[in-house]
Amino acid sequence: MTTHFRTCPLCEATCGLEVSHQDGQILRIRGDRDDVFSHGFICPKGSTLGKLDQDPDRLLRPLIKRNGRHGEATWDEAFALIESNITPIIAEHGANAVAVYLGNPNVHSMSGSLYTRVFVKMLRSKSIFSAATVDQMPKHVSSGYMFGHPDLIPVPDIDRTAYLLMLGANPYESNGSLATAPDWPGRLEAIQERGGRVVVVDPRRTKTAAVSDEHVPIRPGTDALFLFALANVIIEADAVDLGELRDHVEGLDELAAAVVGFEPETVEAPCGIPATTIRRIALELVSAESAAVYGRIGTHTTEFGTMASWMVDVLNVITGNLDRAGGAMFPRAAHEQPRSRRQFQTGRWSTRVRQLPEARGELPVSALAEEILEPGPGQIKAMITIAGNPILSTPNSGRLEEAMASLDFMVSIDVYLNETSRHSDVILPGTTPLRRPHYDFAFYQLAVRNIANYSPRLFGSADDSLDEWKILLRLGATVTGQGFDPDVGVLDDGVFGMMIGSATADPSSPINGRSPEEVFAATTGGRGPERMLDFLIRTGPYGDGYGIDPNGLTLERLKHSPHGIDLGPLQPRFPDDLRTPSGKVELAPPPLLADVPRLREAMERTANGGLTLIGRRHVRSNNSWMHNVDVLVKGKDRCTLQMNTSDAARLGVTDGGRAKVTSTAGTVIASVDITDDIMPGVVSLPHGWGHDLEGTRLSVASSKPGVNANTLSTGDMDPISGNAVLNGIPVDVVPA
Ligand SMILES: Nc1nc2c(c(=O)[nH]1)N[C@H]1C(S)=C(S)[C@@H](COP(=O)(O)OP(=O)(O)OC[C@H]3O[C@@H](n4cnc5c(=O)[nH]c(N)nc54)[C@H](O)[C@@H]3O)O[C@H]1N2
Ligand SMILES: Nc1nc2c(c(=O)[nH]1)N[C@H]1C(S)=C(S)[C@@H](COP(=O)(O)OP(=O)(O)OC[C@H]3O[C@@H](n4cnc5c(=O)[nH]c(N)nc54)[C@H](O)[C@@H]3O)O[C@H]1N2
Ligand code: SF4
Ligand SMILES: [Mo]
Repeated sequence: MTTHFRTCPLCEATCGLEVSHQDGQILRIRGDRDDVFSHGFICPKGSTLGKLDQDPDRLLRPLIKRNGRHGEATWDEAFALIESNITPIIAEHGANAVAVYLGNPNVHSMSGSLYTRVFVKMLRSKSIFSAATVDQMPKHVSSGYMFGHPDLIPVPDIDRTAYLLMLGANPYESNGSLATAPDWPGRLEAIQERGGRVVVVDPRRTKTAAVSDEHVPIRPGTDALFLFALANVIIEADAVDLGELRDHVEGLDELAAAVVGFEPETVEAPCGIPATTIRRIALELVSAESAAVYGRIGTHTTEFGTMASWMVDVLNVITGNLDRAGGAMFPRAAHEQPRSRRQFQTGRWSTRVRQLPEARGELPVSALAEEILEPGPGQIKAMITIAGNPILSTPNSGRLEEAMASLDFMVSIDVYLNETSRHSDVILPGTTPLRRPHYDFAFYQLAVRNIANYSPRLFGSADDSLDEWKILLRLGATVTGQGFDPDVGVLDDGVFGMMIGSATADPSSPINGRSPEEVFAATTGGRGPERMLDFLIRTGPYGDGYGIDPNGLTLERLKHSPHGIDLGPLQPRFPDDLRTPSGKVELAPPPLLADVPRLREAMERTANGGLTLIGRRHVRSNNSWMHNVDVLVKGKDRCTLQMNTSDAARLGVTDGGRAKVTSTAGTVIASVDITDDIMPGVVSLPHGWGHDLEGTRLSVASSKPGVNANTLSTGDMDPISGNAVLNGIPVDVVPA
């Protein structure tokens, strides 16, 4: 029996795993007690990596659809078919006629993090969509405007804070998001043990809310109003304290003008939170020794996601808590590269049908269906999905079904034949986590401590699967007329050479002016993502700079640290690392101010007394794709409609009975779970279910299908970021 240590790639928590294996079989997976970050913490999903790898439904060879049925094919056949279908579409309609959807697992793999952008560059299409616009795009946009870079995202310093105000997040189930911390539950309890306070704002009394010091129920979609009111109280009370940032903040007067009218007494009705509570929380924030305001999915996936995201960080700034210990801080990842100073902007191009602006190089996925269905110049004719399942995970699934079925050609890189990939003419099988090296590019930029941890692959590709970076380079060459069987190694050398070239030419890089050939030759890791990792680490903030600091980090050093390297608690980074043109924190960016009137109008909208739908997560789920692992789905049905007793009584719906839920987009019938954990007027249905569609190969998931909550989401969005509205959807519920 051999023991192998690796980081779990399934969610954002980056737990260390101890994997015992023998003769290619996984015997046991448990938490790695020596991991420098997770200290043995693990959730039920982490121990299933072996089951995922051995799942008989997992795709090992490419599939081609012939006469409506998928059958196995060779890689050459698959790529040749892609070439003969996609290249004519590009020749006739241009690259924008080929859309790409990048799903969430890309940010959980090295190939997805490094090579999807290479592929997108090769393709040169502007029709790029991703899970970011059903998730965190509001945070990128508000960060871009306030701090100058969409990836300068502050995380709550939960290990040191004295007061955590958390909105729209349920880390007891999700294990945290945009704030990487293995064992959120333990870290939250530690806040309380050291005398601090945790306040949770959520329409549902979640596990997180239940253990907090105070649960504040809020009407879905009204976080922005609540947060504006907190800012209003602090500003009106003359209690603004910018702390160490006092000389580095711009726009306080404009901000003060913008929050006028959002008094607690005005927002209490729409938010459903007493004005006295709002005033008290504002004063608690101001007077806490340190405090962090943190908002997640529930605040972002709403009509005013960017307004709320903005105000979260405004509150961190005006209470003196941004960029200081115990407040909201900026991680410094080992692979971080210099960021240029420039004006962030959105809308450099827009969608064709609704003229919706691009943000961070992508278009809102809520607009994908119409961009495929609406005829005319610029219509999307072909689609490539990479580790995504938009049929279950993105809005208005009914319309998207129709759209995907109408495409001229579709390709998926995926590990399953599922609800989305069944539409594809060609499916290219990705690899499972144990068969690839790992380093969390995305999440060490969002971690509550500075951490670096590298995991080697455990198993090689025992089957026919190709590493995904190779698939992506080969696909890039195939669709751009370079032939379907390029020399992937040569392509990779070219890509890597360009990466080095831009660093040696960049005055802010530690290897500025060095010989690219010398750097190329000195980099370890072989071809593919590990070589890039070595390069990024060595040119990063703790790196050896290719000889500048002989004690600095290299891939080699990471390889000798199987439990990770702790680079210490977060440190203040401003003003040096601010990237706005002014060099200051912009509290009142004009594009955000311009949206305030819309928020004001919404406040005047009277609630019609109807029901609104929100989502929820369960620790044994992972969006739409882990329901084929039996141990994660066994037990009672989790895809239920939660409803308050008073609503159920009024509507004549019974516990365990069935209810028909209708929005303007569609209808589902779900079984009802009556609970007073959810506030009156609100119902909740988890997403990622609905595994009963024809043509999939998901034997476990299809036996417990549940219903697709995104049949009900409408395609409405937050207009600034393009982020979908997934919480706060008006619905009708009747007994079924
Ligand atoms: N109503 C509602 N909808 C939501 C949400 C919500 O809260 N409410 N949450 C949203 C959020 S935050 C997100 S991030 C999205 C996620 O949405 P997506 O990213 O589109 O979808 P997932 O459900 O994560 O599906 C991941 C896909 O990748 C495949 N896959 C898994 N591992 C690999 C791999 O290693 N390689 C490859 N090539 N494929 C792999 C799986 O088989 C699956 O098809 O869902 C969003 N949808
Ligand atoms: N087990 C598990 N873990 C996961 C995932 C998973 O699917 N399953 N998905 C991963 C992904 S991709 C992401 S992005 C993260 C998300 O991680 P979190 O952001 O923690 O997401 P949720 O657990 O959905 O918690 C969102 C909370 O917002 C509440 N809410 C809904 N509407 C509103 C509102 O209008 N205002 C407020 N204040 N609250 C509201 C909901 O009741 C819910 O409790 O989780 C990740 N981790
Ligand atoms: S919490 Fe996330 S990272 Fe940790 S074991 Fe569970 S799925 Fe893996
Ligand atoms: Mo997400």
